Amino acid sequence: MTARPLPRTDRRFTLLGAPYDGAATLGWPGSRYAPARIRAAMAWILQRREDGQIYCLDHATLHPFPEDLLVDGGDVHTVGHDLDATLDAARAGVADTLAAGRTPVLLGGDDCLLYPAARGLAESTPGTVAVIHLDAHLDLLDENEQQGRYSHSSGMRRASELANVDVSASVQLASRHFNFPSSLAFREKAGLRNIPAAEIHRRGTEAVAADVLAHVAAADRVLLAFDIDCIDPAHAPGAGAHEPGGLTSHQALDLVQRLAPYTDAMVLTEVNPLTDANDRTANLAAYLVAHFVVHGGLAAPSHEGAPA
Ligand SMILES: [Mn+2]
Repeated sequence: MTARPLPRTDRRFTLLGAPYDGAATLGWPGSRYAPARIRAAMAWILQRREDGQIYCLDHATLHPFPEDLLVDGGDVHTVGHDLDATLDAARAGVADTLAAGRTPVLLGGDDCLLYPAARGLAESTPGTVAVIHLDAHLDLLDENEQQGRYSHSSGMRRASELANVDVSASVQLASRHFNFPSSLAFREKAGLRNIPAAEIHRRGTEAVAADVLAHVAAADRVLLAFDIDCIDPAHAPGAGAHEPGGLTSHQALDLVQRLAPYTDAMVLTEVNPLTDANDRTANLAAYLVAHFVVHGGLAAPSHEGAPA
């Protein structure tokens, strides 16, 4: 039997916005506008609740969706001129949500926010934390003069330095194209697994999700870190950078449905309303969050295609 973590059930979620793109030192800035646009798209999804339930057409299932399953905790106190203060506010937002017994969903903002999300979870956990990192990029840059140490290119590197983050139980998904040879050297030394987009296209999301869950089973807690640019720009044009060859929206939604029951926090970054087309990407982001909540929250009926 394939190893997998125990599903987290009977839990509630809190949405937190982090409208900050001051660490988007490459690519297009604009993700500071994402939380508002994703919330607007989310309102359309949530109006389909009826009598504490929602109907999932993908699996022909009814799922419990009481009022408090997902609450909006507002924005964390980002500070436009102060990256350190912003990172700390995001960390505290995640940690406070966990301390209140709820599961945080942090909406960036740029991908510098991966790090405080990982830190907030790691500091709330006596055991170890694995990161499932979906991203076109590796974000393993140590530091350089232009980007510093905490930019949107360093989130996974900084997270990997946290004392109880288990790098060898973590995995990066949907990467593609080219990166620094030093990033390969870091990955190999740290034992950080990588499943590129090409491999997901070849193997399919069902097999990859099972593989990922077996891999992260070594850790006590799991962060789902989702950079919207893991998805192909044809499906998600509102991103900080365009990297062709990415996941389809279907593949991304399917992965989130399968991984959600086994993850303890989500951070979703790099949605960029300034490069978006008719809110297509904000809408997709809202659906990713909705599926994370519906499939990862209250005990749901088992359904065909779900992780057994
Ligand atoms: Mn990226």
